[in-house]
Amino acid sequence: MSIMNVAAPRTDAELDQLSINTIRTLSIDAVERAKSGHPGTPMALAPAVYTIWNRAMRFDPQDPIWPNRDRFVLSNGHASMLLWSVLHLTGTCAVNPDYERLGQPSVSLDDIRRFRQIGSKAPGHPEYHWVSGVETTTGPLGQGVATSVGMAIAQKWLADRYNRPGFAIFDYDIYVVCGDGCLMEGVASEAASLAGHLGLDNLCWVYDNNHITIEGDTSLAFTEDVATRFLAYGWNVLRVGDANDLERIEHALGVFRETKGRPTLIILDSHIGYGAPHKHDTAAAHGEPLGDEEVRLTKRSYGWPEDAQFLVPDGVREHFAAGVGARGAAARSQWTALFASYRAAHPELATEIDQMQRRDLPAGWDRNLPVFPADPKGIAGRDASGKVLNVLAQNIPWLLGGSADLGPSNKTTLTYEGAGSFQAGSRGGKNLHFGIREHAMAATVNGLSLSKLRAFGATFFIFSDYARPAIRLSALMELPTIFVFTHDAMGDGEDGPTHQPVEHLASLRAIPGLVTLRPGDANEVVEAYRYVMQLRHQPAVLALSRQPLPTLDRRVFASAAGVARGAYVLADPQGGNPEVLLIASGSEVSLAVEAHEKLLAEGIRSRVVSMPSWEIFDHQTQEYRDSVLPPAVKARVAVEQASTFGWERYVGSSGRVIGMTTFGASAPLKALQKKFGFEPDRVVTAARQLLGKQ
Ligand SMILES: Cc1ncc(C[n+]2csc(CCOP(=O)(O)OP(=O)(O)O)c2C)c(N)n1
Ligand SMILES: [Mg+2]
Repeated sequence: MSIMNVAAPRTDAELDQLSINTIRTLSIDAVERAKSGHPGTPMALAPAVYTIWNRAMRFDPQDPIWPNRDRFVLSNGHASMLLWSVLHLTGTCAVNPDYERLGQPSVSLDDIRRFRQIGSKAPGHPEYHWVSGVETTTGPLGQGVATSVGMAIAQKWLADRYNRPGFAIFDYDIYVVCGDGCLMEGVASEAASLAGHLGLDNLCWVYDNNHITIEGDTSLAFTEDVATRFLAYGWNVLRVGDANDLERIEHALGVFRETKGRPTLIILDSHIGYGAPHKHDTAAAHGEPLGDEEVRLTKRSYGWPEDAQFLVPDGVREHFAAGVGARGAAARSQWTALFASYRAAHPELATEIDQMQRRDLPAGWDRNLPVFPADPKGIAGRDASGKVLNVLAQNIPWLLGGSADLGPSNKTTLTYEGAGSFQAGSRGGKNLHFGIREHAMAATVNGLSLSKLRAFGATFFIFSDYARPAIRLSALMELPTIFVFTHDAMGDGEDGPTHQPVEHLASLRAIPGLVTLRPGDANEVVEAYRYVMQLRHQPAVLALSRQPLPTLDRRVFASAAGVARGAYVLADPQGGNPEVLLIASGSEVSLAVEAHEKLLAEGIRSRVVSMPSWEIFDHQTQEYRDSVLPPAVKARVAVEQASTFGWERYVGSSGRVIGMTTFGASAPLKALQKKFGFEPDRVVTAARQLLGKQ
């Protein structure tokens, strides 16, 4: 490689190379200083990422949340230094949680010097919400590519609803970089299959085909023909045989933009650790610093001053400013002018876009929500949910979603006239059909939410396990996604233990920031949705029953509005002052009510607390919590058809939990309730025992 004088006047080609080598050396230096990280892939992919950003993307560094920007997803998140370098070199600005631009850089050189250190805006992996310009959190391999499918669906949907003749308000593309790891993960296969089916031609994955993962050569475990696989999915497959060939990369990106009806995969043959004489093409370049001597040799091979660290040569920032900076600024200012005339021509639509971007709800979003009359036979949680969703989806134009092939069981299908299905030929449909792909569904829902749509995904509660990694990321990203999980306990008894959730509530309750809600009757379902819809930065899981639950008479019992506080006193003895607390969620609320009535008849002063959500309750004031669970009342029985794990925190060391400590069994529901003790008498007996009144 020729030695390049980093200080001399330069041609465009030299500036390209200088910019690429700046990304490479910043990555090397940052990993070296942090003594941890992944230098090899940034060294290999710097030309591709440079080309995507500086030659293709319509992205204005001055406004990284401009709604019509092209999206860039770094799915191989371990190569985060690629992103930190580019965000720094483009001068991408920071935005605060109120969507205000702060006029300071998103990633400073100092952040890069403090790569992977506490508080740095250059953390180990790309983190949405922490660093402006990061479109989605990546690191768990496969999540980024899968999430990008949601982003691509969102663009198509937005274009269908909001674009008008002469007003291409949404016409952006989604660029994704991924590696072997991403393409080995099942979630990527699910997502790619879905993207191919849907013909998402706004989606381009650039696959870093370097034949290396952590354990060594991919011949150890990954010998499939990726190109043929993606052709079979219905993708357009391109190949660039040299990751340093900017013209070929640019050409392939151009072919992507011209390709209609199919997503594009660009297979890019690269050399991990490019330029490092001893580590090039080895797994050693993947995840450890190069070491002093190798760094010197590598810099020498780039024609870089060997002792320089964190060097950004003059002209590099300007070169980005003249590329993506100028292109993005022009595109955004044209769009802004276009949007001003759009606002004049289509004021209602423009208002919707404004509201959506701020994650606000439209006026009247909760009108016509059902009120369910008292009914001892009642209605299933899933049925109530279906009715509520159908109202909300009509009130909130940008609320959409679907199920992983269980729409008829989850009752999540939007059945009102005009709801439609989202397909290649019908981009305005609000029913998404994810197929039996729960993991990709959850990642897709995240992608929709990152695009500011309000999105839900549904399946049986038991299969939340199949979606869990993406649910976790929605919490980490603080996205207001909605997961509708029905068949929340043993209601589908005959299906047996494979279909009966036990540990799912406990495990989801353990995810920080995720709100779980298990409503106890139809009106609690309504109130749960009312609460969830108002969330702007938290995902929610609704655990809903398959079987009918009695609709409580709210003239006798407390209002279901108490759901908004997580737990509330549903029923008290005359004059209050309970001696025993019965705490329940979901289908066990009516069970607790029956037990309560028996206890009252025996002269025992019991209180029923409906507790649909631990997380919401835990955020109430101490005063409120004490008013619901008076500290002086130690006799407490919790009843929930789920793992007993964690309930001690509410019943205390002297309380009792009636829950599950084993898997379920295959039998009719009644038989299961008997076998596992979910019967009023069991609660009554526990209460008596705790009070010493046997
Ligand atoms: C779901 C998941 N499993 C495992 C890891 C740990 N991990 C990080 S990078 C990596 C190897 C990835 O190989 P590849 O995508 O080819 O990246 P390259 O080394 O080529 O950059 C692994 C196993 C992870 N981040 N996510
Ligand atoms: Mg690899």
